[in-house]
Amino acid sequence: MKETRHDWSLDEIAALFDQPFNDLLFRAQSVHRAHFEPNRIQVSTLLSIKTGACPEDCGYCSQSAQHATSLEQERLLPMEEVLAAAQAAKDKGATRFCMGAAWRNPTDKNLDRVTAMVEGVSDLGLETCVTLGMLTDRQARRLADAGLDYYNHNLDTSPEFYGQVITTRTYQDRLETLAHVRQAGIRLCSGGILGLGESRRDRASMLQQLANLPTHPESVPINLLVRIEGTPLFGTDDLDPFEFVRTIAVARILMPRSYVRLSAGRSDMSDELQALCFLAGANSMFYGERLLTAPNAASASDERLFERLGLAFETIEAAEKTAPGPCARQAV
Ligand code: SAM
Ligand code: DTB
Ligand code: SF4
Repeated sequence: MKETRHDWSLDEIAALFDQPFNDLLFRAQSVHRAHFEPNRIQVSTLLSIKTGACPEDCGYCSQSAQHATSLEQERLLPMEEVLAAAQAAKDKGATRFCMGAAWRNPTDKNLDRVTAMVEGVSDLGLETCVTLGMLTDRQARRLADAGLDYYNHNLDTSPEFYGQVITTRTYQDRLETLAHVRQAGIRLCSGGILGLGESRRDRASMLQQLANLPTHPESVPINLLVRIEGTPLFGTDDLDPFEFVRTIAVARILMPRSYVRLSAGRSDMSDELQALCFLAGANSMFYGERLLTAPNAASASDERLFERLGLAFETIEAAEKTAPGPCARQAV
C-alpha cells in the first residue's frame, strides 16, 4: 500500500476534481475499502455548551454578535445538563460527544469548567471532542491532561477565499491552533464548509491545506452551508450537489485513513445524495436532532436510511481499533 502523502500540488488535486464523476467515485470507494470497513459509520452528537454573543465575524454563523440573527444567547451550561445530554446521546448510539462554545478563545477560567465536563463525559464511556475557538499551547496541554480525545477547529475554506468570509482571525491563527492541538497529542478534527460562494479551485486549495499538514486530521468534517437569516452569507446560491460529493471523494483520496465527516447541511440533503456521499467515502456524521444551533436531520430518518443502505453504527471498540493515537498512526 502506498504511503500517505503530504505533498499534494494544487494542480494534482484539481485534476482529481476534474475527473468524470464515476471515475472519481470508483477511485474514492476503492481507497475507502482499502482502509475502512465499508459499511460502518461513526456517529457523534453535538451540544452547544455556550451559545451566541461571539465576537468573531464568521459570515456563515448564527452565533456572531456582529450579525442580527434571531438566536438567543446562553451562558455556559451547568455540568448536570451537559452530562444528561451526553448520556442521552450515548443511549441513542453515539460514540463521541462534541461540545461547542461560541468563543474567540476560552479563558483559563472557562477551561476549568470545560476540563471538568470533558472528564465527566469521558467517565460515561464516550469519546470527547470540544470546539472552543483558538487555543494556546498551554491550554491545549490542559485539555490533553483532562483526557480530551479530539479538538475541532476548521480551516473553513481556502487561504485565498478566507478573507471574504472571516476578518477577525487569520488563516495563520487557525493553523497555529491546529499545531498546538497536535503538539499536545490530541487528535484533530478539522475541515471546512462548502457553498460559501467559493470556486472549485478554492475547494481544492482547502483540501490541499488539510492534506499537506504534517499529520492528517483524524476527522475531516465537510459542512454544507446552513443559510441562516441575518448572516452575510444568507442568500448565497445553492452549490451543485455533485460538487459536494466530488469534494467528499477527493478528501477521501487525499486523506485515506481519516474519517471524512458528512456534517452540517444534511437536513437539506435527500437520502440519495447522502448515499452518494457514503459511496464517495464519507464514514462519519453528526447524529441527533440538533447541530449547535441549527436543526440536524431527524434521528428516525437517519435510522431508516441506515437500514435501507445496510449501514451500521460504529461501536466505541471498533472506533478505537481504527483510530489509534495520532503518533502511532502516521509519520509526522
Ligand atoms: N467558535 C468555535 C470556532 O469557530 O472554532 C467553535 C464552533 S464553530 C460553530 C464550528 C464550525 O462549525 C465552524 O468552523 C464552521 O465550519 C461550522 N459552521 C458554523 N456555522 C455553520 C453554518 N451555518 N453552516 C455550516 N457550517 C457551519
Ligand atoms: C463542524 O465542522 N460542524 C459542526 C461541528 N464541527 C462543531 C458544527 C456545525 C454547525 C452548524 C450550524 C449551527 O448549528 O449553528
Ligand atoms: Fe464565533 Fe465560531 Fe461562530 Fe465564528 S464560527 S462566529 S468563532 S461561534
